[in-house]
Amino acid sequence: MRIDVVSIFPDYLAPLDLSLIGKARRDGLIELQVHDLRAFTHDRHRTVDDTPYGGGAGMVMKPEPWAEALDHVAAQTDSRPTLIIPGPGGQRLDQALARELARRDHLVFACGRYEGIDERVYDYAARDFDVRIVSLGDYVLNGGEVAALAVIEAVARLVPGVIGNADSLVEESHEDGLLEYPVYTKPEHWQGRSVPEVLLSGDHGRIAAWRHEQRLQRTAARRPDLLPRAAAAGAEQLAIAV
Ligand code: 6GU
Repeated sequence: MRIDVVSIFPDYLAPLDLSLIGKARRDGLIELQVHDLRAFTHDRHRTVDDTPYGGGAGMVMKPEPWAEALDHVAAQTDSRPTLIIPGPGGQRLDQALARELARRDHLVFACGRYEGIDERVYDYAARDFDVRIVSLGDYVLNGGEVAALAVIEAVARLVPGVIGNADSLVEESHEDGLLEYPVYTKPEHWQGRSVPEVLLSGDHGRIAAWRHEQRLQRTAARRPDLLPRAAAAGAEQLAIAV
């Protein structure tokens, strides 16, 4: 998978050199390039923003540097990449969206700052990109960089080979709509707290039943909003099995 990120703070994306994503890059599974938006300005001050027409608070990102940056990225590919513009008004990121994005072979992130990017850029970008606006949730961040990091991490780990043990992708929160069961490791007794007896029993059937029950209880207690979808997913699994 190829990923390009355009930002006025390229250093914000430095963590993508670390851990599993860093390794996937070194292994050639993910080809990731970060571009400094200011490289596509031509004035002495490398200006990327200006005051909003119509008045109001804050600054708006100018269209010209964005157009040049997007042209630069588009010129390096024959495909039609997905352009993700992070913003609080976008589609909420969830596991289904992460799975959908993981099937694309080229993602481009346009990280806005200030009050946002001149609206005409969205229309301009649609010539060369499938444009998607993606939000992390109902709260406000200062810019798209943290959101780009979150989307990239959620997507990249679904790219085949990025996670060594593919089993860990299956038994995960949100994959079937239920939260994960609690996990324990050694020591068996710690600070007056013991590991549940069933996990030491060696009875795989009992363990599986206990874990499933824990997942249901946890989801009901912490994220009851997930239960209808989990029930639908469970019914579909049953239908496939029979
Ligand atoms: Cl994707 N961007 C910004 N600026 N704020 C957000 C967000 C994104 N998601 C939630 N809040």
